[in-house]
Amino acid sequence: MGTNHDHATAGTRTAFRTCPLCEAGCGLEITVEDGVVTRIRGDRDDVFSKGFICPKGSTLKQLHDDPDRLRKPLVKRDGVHVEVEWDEAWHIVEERLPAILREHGRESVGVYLGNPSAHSLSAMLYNRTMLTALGTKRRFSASTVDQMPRQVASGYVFGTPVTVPVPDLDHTDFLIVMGANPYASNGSLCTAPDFPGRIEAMQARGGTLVVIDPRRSRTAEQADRWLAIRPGTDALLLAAMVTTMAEEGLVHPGEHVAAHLSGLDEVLAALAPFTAESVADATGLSADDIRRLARDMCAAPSASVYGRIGTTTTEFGTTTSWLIDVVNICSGNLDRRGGAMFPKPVAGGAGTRGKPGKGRGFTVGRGVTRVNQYPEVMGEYPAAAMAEEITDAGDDRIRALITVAGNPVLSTPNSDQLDAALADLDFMVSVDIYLNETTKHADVILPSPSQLQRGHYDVLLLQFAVRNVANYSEPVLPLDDGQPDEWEILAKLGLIAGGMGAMADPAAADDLALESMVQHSVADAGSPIHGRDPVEIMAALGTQAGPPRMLDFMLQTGPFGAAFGANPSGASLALLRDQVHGVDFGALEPRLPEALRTPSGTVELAHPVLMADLDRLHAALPQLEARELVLVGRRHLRSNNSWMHNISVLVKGKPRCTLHVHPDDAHRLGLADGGVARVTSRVGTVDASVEVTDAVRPGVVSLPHGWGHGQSGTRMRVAAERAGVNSNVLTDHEALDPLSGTSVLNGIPVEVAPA
Ligand SMILES: Nc1nc2c(c(=O)[nH]1)N[C@H]1C(S)=C(S)[C@@H](COP(=O)(O)OP(=O)(O)OC[C@H]3O[C@@H](n4cnc5c(=O)[nH]c(N)nc54)[C@H](O)[C@@H]3O)O[C@H]1N2
Ligand SMILES: Nc1nc2c(c(=O)[nH]1)N[C@H]1C(S)=C(S)[C@@H](COP(=O)(O)OP(=O)(O)OC[C@H]3O[C@@H](n4cnc5c(=O)[nH]c(N)nc54)[C@H](O)[C@@H]3O)O[C@H]1N2
Ligand code: SF4
Ligand SMILES: [Mo]
Repeated sequence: MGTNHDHATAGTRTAFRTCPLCEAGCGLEITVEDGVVTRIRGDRDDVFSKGFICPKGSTLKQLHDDPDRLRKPLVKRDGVHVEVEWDEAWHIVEERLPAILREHGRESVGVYLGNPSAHSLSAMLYNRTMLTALGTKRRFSASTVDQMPRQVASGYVFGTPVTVPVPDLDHTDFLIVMGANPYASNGSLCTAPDFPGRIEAMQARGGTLVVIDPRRSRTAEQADRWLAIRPGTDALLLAAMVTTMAEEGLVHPGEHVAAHLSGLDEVLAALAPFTAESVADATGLSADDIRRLARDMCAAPSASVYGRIGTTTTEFGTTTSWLIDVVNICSGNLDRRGGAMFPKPVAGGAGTRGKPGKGRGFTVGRGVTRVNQYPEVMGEYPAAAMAEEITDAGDDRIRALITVAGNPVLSTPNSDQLDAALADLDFMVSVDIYLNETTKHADVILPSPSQLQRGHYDVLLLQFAVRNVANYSEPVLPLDDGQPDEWEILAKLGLIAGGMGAMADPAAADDLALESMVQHSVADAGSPIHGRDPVEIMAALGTQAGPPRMLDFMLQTGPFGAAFGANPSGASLALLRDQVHGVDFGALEPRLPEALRTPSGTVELAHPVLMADLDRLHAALPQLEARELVLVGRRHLRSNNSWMHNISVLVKGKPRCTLHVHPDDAHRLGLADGGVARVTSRVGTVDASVEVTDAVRPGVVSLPHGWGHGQSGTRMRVAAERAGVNSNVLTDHEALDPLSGTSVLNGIPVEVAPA
């Protein structure tokens, strides 16, 4: 097995590739000399990133060369991982996985999909194939420690969970960044290479940046106004902003939106009790500041609230995301230039397919978890429930687990509990490039090729981009001998689960998957190939299996698509292959009502599930006011969740896994800068080194996640030298936003004392 790429190995060439490490998707210019990458820099001609890169972008070379990166499968023998050939690894999977499925049924297998699978064309297209073949409902992913609340709110309000409004960064006059630090993260659910540059351009044209964050982050330093909110209370602030707007007669959604809006009056009435005064103590903000923010937002020519991790991974994550929409609507900023707008993804998505303007809407609860009856949301269960589903579900327990590009032992709550649970599995397979804290539990580790050895298109993240752009990357380097591509690994896992055996050809599975997509599209009244002959379409797509062919189909049938000849200058793989710096299909344009897929065909602002949650929010006020010390996270530009800590150029320098403590708290608690603090939550304890700093508000301590390396049985030598501690030992697996099943990772009650 293995795809052949015909690359010249002699001489110097330049390759262009989109960086897959974070959501910004910067264009890279990569110099390859005699088959070896010698330089990576920003592609100045990239239509979207225009030369911008961050310090991580150029380390794709170090990642490729990392001696600890797996190049052959590992299997566990007598507790130790040893390298084997691919055939042998597949043989073991074939021996063990179907037997468990046969004996205990499909639900005995669980799957966890990690963050890099959202950045991989192979995984985006073929995880689906694998999941369908497995047939289990016990799917988990990083979404429930991340953005799921935003998606659930969008599902209810706009009709699909990918219909997420993004700030029209390049045209806005007033940007409120809430619980996000794009100077470190480079942005999320807002695909915008050089987010910092776009913020500075806004300020240069007279615009205003307001940052709402318990920490004076790098983004807050850049802000014209920083409001140091108490963690977990953003929903209250937003509710009070709406109420201020209502009290002062400032609610004007605008004619264009009002024509497609339902439920506004109900929402305003329900929010009326949340006055600026009533939420001041809980939020830690003065009523004056709250009212001023509401007024200034309404007075600005255009404005947008943008919320991220600090708003979603909280007790009221879904309601907060919804209230962001409410604020954007009431201030007249939904679906207009400079406001919060709906991208139109070139490769299409749930918000561009089907009947424009109407749909089935969004529901949850097709199934519940065994132990705590958590409902299904977007085809998955809370990651926080994974451990108990393995250990506490009796005969119905998860016996086998497949992880793809995930490190839940560091990234999901109550890590020690999950670490112990994974040791209880009968069988575990990991598709991963490292032997780390999670994959050390796997019986078989199947390594994907390196990022430079794969083609790329951001199928998911371009759905949230601030311009409608498209960019395809060819693999820069050929696959190693015998190395399957990532899509082939995933398709083959599906074939084995489906009883076809390890020798089955992934190309056959690919043909079937594509045929079903084509059938679906010709039957879809909204599709540009509606009514065409599927045989003709399949013939036009050719016989070369794999992600490029499937992507070509998506591009051609997308909203700018060439539609197999119907729109010859439109999007297709051929066009993108020709335009190596990407194609810009322009700035975001208003999309209401066409973008909606709600049953009523309106923006359903007063969805009953969301309205009902306001009672819970109101009831939580006293408890939110009474909170003493709480823990939040933070990100650093040179890090990426848990997995880029094995790249020396990124981790060198001052240790980053420190506990930020405000000087007042340090004094009160007897903590000294450089000393060690013992941090204790309901579920765990860690000892972290203390950094006393007024960059965090009193009553809040901050520890980054993704650290805690150096466990035995792993193979990440650089990371082990700067192990740090795992903040998710402290986060509570029972603390969830009930509407989305998303973990509370910010605002964890803790006690801190000198160690
Ligand atoms: N306390 C706290 N916890 C958090 C967060 C927080 O803010 N605070 N943030 C949360 C968020 S937003 C996220 S997205 C999650 C991330 O949670 P996860 O997705 O579970 O964890 P990552 O650290 O991204 O681990 C990625 C894994 O993929 C592997 N990998 C890297 N590239 C590839 C590839 O191309 N192919 C394959 N097959 N494997 C690859 C790496 O070796 C690593 O094992 O963490 C969450 N956890
Ligand atoms: N360098 C780097 N870049 C990354 C990643 C990384 O790990 N490193 N991870 C990527 C991933 S997977 C994601 S999802 C994105 C996340 O992207 P962002 O959401 O921008 O992530 P953070 O930088 O963690 O910013 C979250 C901010 O929320 C603040 N905060 C915490 N609690 C609260 C609260 O209750 N209310 C408010 N208002 N603020 C709060 C924190 O102090 C922090 O500054 O970043 C992506 N990019
Ligand atoms: S900002 Fe993100 S996409 Fe751009 S170079 Fe850095 S890691 Fe890569
Ligand atoms: Mo994330």
